[in-house]
Amino acid sequence: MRILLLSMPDSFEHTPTIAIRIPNGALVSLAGNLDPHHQVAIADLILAQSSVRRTVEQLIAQHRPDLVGLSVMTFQRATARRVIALIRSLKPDVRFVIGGYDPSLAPEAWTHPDLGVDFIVRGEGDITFRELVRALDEGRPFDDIAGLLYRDGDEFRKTPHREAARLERGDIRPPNRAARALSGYTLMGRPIDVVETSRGCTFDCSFCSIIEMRGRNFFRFPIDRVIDDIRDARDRGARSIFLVDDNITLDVERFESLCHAIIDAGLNRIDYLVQGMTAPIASRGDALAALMRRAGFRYVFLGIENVLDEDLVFLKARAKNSRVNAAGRTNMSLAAVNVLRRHGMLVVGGLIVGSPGDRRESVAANLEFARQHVDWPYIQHPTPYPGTPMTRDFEQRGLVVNSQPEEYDGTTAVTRGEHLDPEEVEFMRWKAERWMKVRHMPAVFRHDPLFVLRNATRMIAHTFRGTSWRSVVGLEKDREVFQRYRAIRRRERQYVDWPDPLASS
Ligand code: B12
Ligand code: SF4
Repeated sequence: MRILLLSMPDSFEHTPTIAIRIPNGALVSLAGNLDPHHQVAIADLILAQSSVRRTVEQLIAQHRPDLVGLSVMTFQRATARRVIALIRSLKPDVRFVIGGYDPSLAPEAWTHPDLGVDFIVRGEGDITFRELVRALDEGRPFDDIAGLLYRDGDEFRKTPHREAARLERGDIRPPNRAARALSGYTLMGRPIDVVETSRGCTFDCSFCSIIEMRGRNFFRFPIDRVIDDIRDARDRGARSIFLVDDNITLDVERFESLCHAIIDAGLNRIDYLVQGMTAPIASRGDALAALMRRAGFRYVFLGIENVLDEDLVFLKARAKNSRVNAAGRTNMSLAAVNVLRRHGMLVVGGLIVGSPGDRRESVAANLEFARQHVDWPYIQHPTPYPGTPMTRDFEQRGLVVNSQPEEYDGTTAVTRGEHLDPEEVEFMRWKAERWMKVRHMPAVFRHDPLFVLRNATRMIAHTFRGTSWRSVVGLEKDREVFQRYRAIRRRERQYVDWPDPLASS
């Protein structure tokens, strides 16, 4: 069977495609877990953001797929619908399967007959997809494939739930990077790839989709497999690797073993990026940070979430960000930031501002923390992604003010608080963040001077889009620039020059 797997071109504010184009980890894993006789091609459309329609047309002409699979996040819904309709017009007999966070947690958004989706894979997809392709290939029914919704006439039928795969047992085969049809992945000029070392998390932060997606569990790939995977990525040109685990710091001893294994395998000349919790990083202190640096870690995304206790309680992120000691419960964010920076790593600060109880001062306190202590701000607003406890809470309290999922990109404030308008919170974040991003430029220059020399103007223009000469000389207020920025952002979301099949529904 000929299969084409696509990820969507939509990007969000903190990962501008001029500088950051990261491959989707799901697609290579799906491709690696298919039976080898199928012809599979992967296209991350983020690599073709300015020419999506032409690229899709070329891919369809070149690969003539029987089955097209799309990986979709909630804010990419409208784009995915257009891509499906475009492909249907080019090859009417193609079948569509969709997976990822949005189809898994909001399948009802994908069942409309005008959309023409045939299969929805729920949760982890590697084995479900393999079994689905086998069934299609052999003309067998779908009802015994766990983790699936399939179209039967005008209806969708749901098969039983699929348990998360046991990674230790080798249930999941290595990714197939050779299937990629497009090139150009980058992290500020260095080729980047993604590697998984574990899946899952046992915390339950209220804003996070992970628990609803796969239950409360944590499974680890064997370290040898991870090292082979890193080597494969490196041999294919990667000089930067993002470990995309949901929560690698859940087992910090294993994370240390992984760092040692990277060093022993001589793979520590690669730049690594990882996301982690503050408390374990702070608790392990200098020993862990020094080891991480030796292993090649450069950027650490810290899930700080919020520096105020009452907000952490709302986000249900207090336990993972604090430790209990003689002085009581202490927030470990600053200790984690300091130890990482002391050892030469750069901190991407994940913060969430705009919780229902937030006042101007609480937002300002978090922005000030970011200004002082993080290298790249990754500040978001609470966003009601399907299936999360926070979404249920917001809905019950009538606090969701924007029901357009394409705006659920994390930096558009779509929920209301008790004291602040969403637009006000968004304005405060937008205004503060632009300058924090400019401040990071020298660090990037020291590491990748050529990239900065070639792209600095475009990067600054992107960060400050909406600015005019009038605003620079003070003839226009920041509010007007902000409104222009928002209008530009809205236009940017039209990634595919093709009508949305559900626009009239
Ligand atoms: C790594 C990561 C990133 C990275 C890398 C993104 C990339 N290019 O892959 C970065 C930091 C850049 C990122 C950014 C964003 N992310 Co992110 N990210 C993750 C994270 C931590 C892991 C995703 C991953 O790679 N997992 C490994 C792969 C193998 O697993 P998987 O994606 O789940 O895929 C499996 C199944 O979903 C399924 N599947 C997936 N696609 C398909 C397709 C088909 C056809 C089939 C059959 C099956 C299938 O099978 C796969 C294999 O088992 C998750 C989850 C988490 N704990 O927070 C969030 C998560 C996916 N991100 C999310 C969001 C919202 C974003 C952002 C919009 C904002 C943000 N919160 O940072 C941006 C937008 C990115 C963009 N395009 O501009 C949300 C999505 C929620 C939703 N309902 O849409 C998540 C779930 C976090 C959350 N808030 O709960 N992200
Ligand atoms: S610790 Fe991270 S992965 Fe785990 S529930 Fe919280 S945000 Fe999600």
